[in-house]
This record gives sequence, C-alpha cells and structure tokens, in this order.
Amino acid sequence: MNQEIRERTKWFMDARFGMFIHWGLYSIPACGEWIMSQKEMTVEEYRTYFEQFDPVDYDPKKWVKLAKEAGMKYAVLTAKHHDGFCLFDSKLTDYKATNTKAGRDLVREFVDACREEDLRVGLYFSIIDWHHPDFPKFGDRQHPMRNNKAYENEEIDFERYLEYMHGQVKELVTGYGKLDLLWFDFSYDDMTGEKWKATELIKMVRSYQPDVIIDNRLEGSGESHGSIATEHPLFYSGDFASPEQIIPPKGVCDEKGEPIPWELCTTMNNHWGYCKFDHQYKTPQMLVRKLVECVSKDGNMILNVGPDAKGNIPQESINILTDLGKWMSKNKESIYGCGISKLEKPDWGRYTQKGNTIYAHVYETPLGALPLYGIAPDKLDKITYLADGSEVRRGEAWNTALYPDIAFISFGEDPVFTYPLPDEKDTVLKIEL
Ligand code: H79
Repeated sequence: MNQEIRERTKWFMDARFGMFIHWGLYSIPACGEWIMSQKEMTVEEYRTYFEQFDPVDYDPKKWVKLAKEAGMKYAVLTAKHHDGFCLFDSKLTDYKATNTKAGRDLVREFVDACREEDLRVGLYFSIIDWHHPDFPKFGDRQHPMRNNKAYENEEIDFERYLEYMHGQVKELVTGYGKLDLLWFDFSYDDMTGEKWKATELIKMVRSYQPDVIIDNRLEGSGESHGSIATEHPLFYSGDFASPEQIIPPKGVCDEKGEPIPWELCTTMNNHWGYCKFDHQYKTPQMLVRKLVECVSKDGNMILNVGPDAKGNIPQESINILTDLGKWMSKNKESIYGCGISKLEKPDWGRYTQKGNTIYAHVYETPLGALPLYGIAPDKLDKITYLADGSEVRRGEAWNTALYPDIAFISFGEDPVFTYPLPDEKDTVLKIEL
C-alpha cells in the first residue's frame, strides 16, 4: 500500500465503526432497494413513488445522534442509489428530492448534521442508474443488472450517461464542503474501470477533494476486490476494499501479504433499503462480535439502517443501536485504533491489539482457568476488566507444570476452577504487556 493511501485512511482505520444509511424512493414500497429491477418496473411506473415521496419525519440529526450513541465514528448516506433518484439538489436532473413534497436538499441537511455531531461524513453514489435513458438495463436475462424486459428495445448513448454521471459526482464533491468518504457502487462484468472513465473521474474528484477516501468499486465489486489487492493497484482502484455481507477469512491483503484497508458492509436484517416484512434481525451480541471480528482482522464495519418512507429508522434497528452503544460505551477502547493482534486467534474468543496492549474478548466460560494463549506468565504487566477497570485475578492450570509458557486467569476465588464469566455478553480483558 502506498504512503498516500496509508495517510489518508488513518482516521478511517482508527474509526473502525460506521453507519450506512440506505434511503430513497424504495422506502415507500418497502421491499428493499432492488424492487425496480426485481419487479421489472418501467421508469414511468416507478415514478409513482416520486409523486408520493413525503418524508415528513426527516431529521438527519436524529440519525446522526443514534449513530454517535452507538459508538459509530462516521456515516454514509445514499445520495443516489441504483434507481437514480437524487436526495441532493442535482442541477442535471429533475428527478430529485427538491422536486418532491420534501422540497429541499436532503443531502445538505445530512452533511450538516454529521458535522454538527462531529461525525465523519460520507456519500454513497450509484454509478448504475436505472432512471437515466442512456444507462443499459437489458441484454442478459440471467444477469441481475441486465434483466429488465421493459427495456428490450433500448437504444442508448452511454457517453451521454457518463457525462451525466461525472457531472453529478462533480456536484457532490464541489457543493457540500469537505467530504470524508465516497462510496461508489458498483462495477460488474466488463462494466468496470475505464468503462466508467474512472481515471478521469478520480482525477476530477481528487482535484476538489484531495483527502477524500474512496471505495474500490469503480473497479471492483462485492465479488472482486480489484487491483487494490495486488502489487500494482490501478489509479482508480480506490483506498479500501468493500467486502459485502461477508468477513474475509484473513482480512484483506495485497499480493505481498501486506494488510490493506477494508470495510465490511452489512445489514442488520436482510435488506439495505427499508423492508416492511423483513424482521430477521441479527442480535446485538452477534453484531458486536462481527465488529470485533473485523477489528481483529484489521478491518472496519459499516452497519446499515434503512429508514422508512417518513424518514424514521425502524424501532428494531434503534433497539440494536442502543444495545451496541451500551457495549461500546464500556469497551470502545478495544475497538478504536485497534487492529490485528500479533497473537494467534484464541479458541475462546478474539484478541484485538493496540501497541503493547492486548484486548481479550472472551466468548466462552473456560473449563478451568482461562489460558491466555501466546502470553507467557512473566510477560504480563497488568490485567483488568475493560468494562470497569477492576483487576483480574491470576489463575493457574490444575497442572501448570505442563503449560509453563501460558499465563492463566481466573474469574473467581479459586485459581484453578471454573467460574462463569462476569458478564457473558461483554467480557473484555485489557492486558498490558
Ligand atoms: O447498496 C447495497 C446494495 O443494493 C448493493 N450494494 C450494497 C451496498 C448491491 N448489493 N448486491 N449487489 C449490489 C449485487 C447484486 C445482487 C443481486 Fe439481488 C442478487 C441482484 C439480484 C440478485 C440482492 C438480491 C438484490 C436483489 C436480490
């Protein structure tokens, strides 16, 4: 990874935890953000939602406060998703929030809210656009991006589309102050890199926003990291990899095996956009563990919410965020600025590390004393419960002689016996070497 990327992504790698917000016209039918494509709707049919859009409860300050209370350090909003509807006041289209009942630039308010609450601010921008007449929508019935039968006879001028797309990106990077992050989505098949005139696009973006962090999807997708994960990244390969709905088994490295910045993007239930019938939410405990998993592999997690048509984040999501916030308020030190540990992954949980401090995330009650694999007894300086700072007792194996190289700890009175974890949900030990 080059020095420039390392410097620009410093805040991002330290932040570790962000909020993704998928919101647009699709929150009205409430079946996820792909409904236009899945139902093979025409632009005219989908326009019904444009006529209906009236987010009376839109108050991005509320969203941003929730993110902050959950311990998130940045937030990314869909300025435009695949359906082409703009939450911002683009001069290049009428298909925008300004022309709906909302009557104003919703991106502007979001950006302002983030800055007010001291959150880093990012915008998601779909390079796919199902609304623009010059964007291809048909051609391969097997392909999710090219299966809208309504457009069987389409005749398009892709150059014209690119001019539009580049123009909108320019509006975003020139009209909203300093942006911290841009999340382009996504390349597929041969629609990648220079097909989007990616070099020209990135040059333009960088001329206005030299420090903005850019994802890798002008070249890659959820399925391929692109050349960012090789020894010779292209100019437009981006600053971070963006694995979607999966944590890579070993994080993300380049060909030399050097870690590169990456961010898991994931949903709380199984949809990005608001979906009224999807109540299959992950538990807060699972999400905490996924965050820890990312950090233990040098990555970030951006967790999605899909506000409803009025602009409210679903109560289920609010409850989850509140729980995450409780955990983070006690244990954030094991997340921010932390990364992969030099120690091997323990079978009872995870290690994260910052400098000489190890954070042991203990998931299971041990058989006897807890073996701190990889840490010799004489290497230990001090162990405390991160949640309250109280000291943790040294333990020992029943047959310590067999394990002279492993430090043990005990959760109770007797150094060799089993005790339940102080709090099964969030036992994090701070170990100073
Ligand atoms: O913005 C979110 C998604 O809409 C977009 N990227 C994230 C951040 C995205 N997710 N998946 N994809 C793009 C690739 C396409 C997946 C598909 Fe499907 C599988 C399209 C059709 C089948 C997912 C499932 C969407 C509809 C059904």
